[in-house]
Amino acid sequence: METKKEFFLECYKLGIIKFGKFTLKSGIESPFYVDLRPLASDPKILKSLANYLLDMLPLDNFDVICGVPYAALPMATAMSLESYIPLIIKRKEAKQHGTKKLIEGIFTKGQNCLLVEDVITSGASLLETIPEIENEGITVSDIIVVLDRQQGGKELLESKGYRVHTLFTISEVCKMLRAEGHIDEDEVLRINDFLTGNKVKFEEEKRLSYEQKLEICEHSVAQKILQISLEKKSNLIVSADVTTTQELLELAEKVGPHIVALKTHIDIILDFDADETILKLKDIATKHNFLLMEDRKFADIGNTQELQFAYGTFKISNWADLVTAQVIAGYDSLDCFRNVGVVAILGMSSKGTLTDRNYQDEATKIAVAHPNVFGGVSQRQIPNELLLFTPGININTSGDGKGQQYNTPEHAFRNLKTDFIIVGRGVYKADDAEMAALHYKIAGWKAYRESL
Ligand code: S5P
Repeated sequence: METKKEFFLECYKLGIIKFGKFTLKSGIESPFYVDLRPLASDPKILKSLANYLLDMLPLDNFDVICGVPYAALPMATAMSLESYIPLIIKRKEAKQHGTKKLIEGIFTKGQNCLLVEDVITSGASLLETIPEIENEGITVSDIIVVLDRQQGGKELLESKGYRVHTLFTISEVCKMLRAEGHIDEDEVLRINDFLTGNKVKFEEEKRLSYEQKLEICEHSVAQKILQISLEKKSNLIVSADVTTTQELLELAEKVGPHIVALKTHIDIILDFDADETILKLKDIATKHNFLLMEDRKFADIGNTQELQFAYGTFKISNWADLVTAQVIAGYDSLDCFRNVGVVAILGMSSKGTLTDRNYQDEATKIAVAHPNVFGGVSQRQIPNELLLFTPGININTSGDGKGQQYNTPEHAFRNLKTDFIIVGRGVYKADDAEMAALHYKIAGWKAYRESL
């Protein structure tokens, strides 16, 4: 037979313990998470486990064996098969119909039961289970536990007169995993802190500064926007969702000194004219040193996007420094965006958006991998190698009655570690758009500094 340590390492391979930051049911943050249910899916391991547990104490004392539902049910069953001690089953809830029994199987009053539990933490769930068995006239003298999380449960039960036998303790497990290089010293210290009742200090993931981002974001447009940001002490992008050329140019002129980019929806301009609209806009952009971001949200196959990007009325490829694109058509669909930076739409700000966690994870993988993409639009934190653009920013309101949901600049920088905030109506609908832009610029820069 293998050693207990070898056996544990076999069990560990099934993913029964994870290290990191986990919020327990109680709301407490724990540096590890235990789930022994996978053990039941490996028959060889389950059988060995049953024998290890049975070897821990003399068995002639027990008439029946019972597992605390659900994780310990297969364990108790395997122990019964290996030892021929008859199994009884404890229900989680009493049956609604018929006998309303809590304990199923064949037993008689006065018998002694060996109780099996997968993990003991505070002991609370065992203290609920035991009376339910004892109410049937069965005595419980001994409890066998696979893993003791060492949070007082064993001592509590022993103080009530039960004998508790544990196969592994979390400290012992940590020692074995440390010796094998599965966890580092910091994790061991965090776990020890946790076990001794100290509040565990998790290292807050630091956001990167714009200077640090300049080191890791290689795309030329990423470099440009970061440099403008540092020069102007601004992370503000104004969304110019106005519908005439005059309004667009006037807004650009007013907010230009305070922004890193002006975001357009060029197809909403009623009187679009390449010379009147674009040439003049480009002049203002040069004068005030900001980029043009066309929020086209391309969402088609590569060939169609290529046409939409370079042809038609707007000839976006002629003038935009950066464009937004969905990644829904897959990696190759983004190949057409040459000489421009792409900001991928990873998650949207509107109520009921279909960009759920799974979609965002898959979309982010494409965005990180594609050389044309240097940023993402999201309401979540995204990997450091992408610049994060966060729309849905407004200081004065929480929504627009059409599904838009707003947050503050402070939220975007503190919680999402964003790089750029996008403000539309908060600026262009303000009585004084220039003052509003200045206000958001100052608030955004302050929130950025505070998030460092
Ligand atoms: O998820 C998103 C993505 C974008 S690009 N939510 C958004 O609101 N946007 C755009 O940001 C939207 O198309 C609009 O142009 C701007 C937000 O405008 P506001 O007036 O609500 O600030």
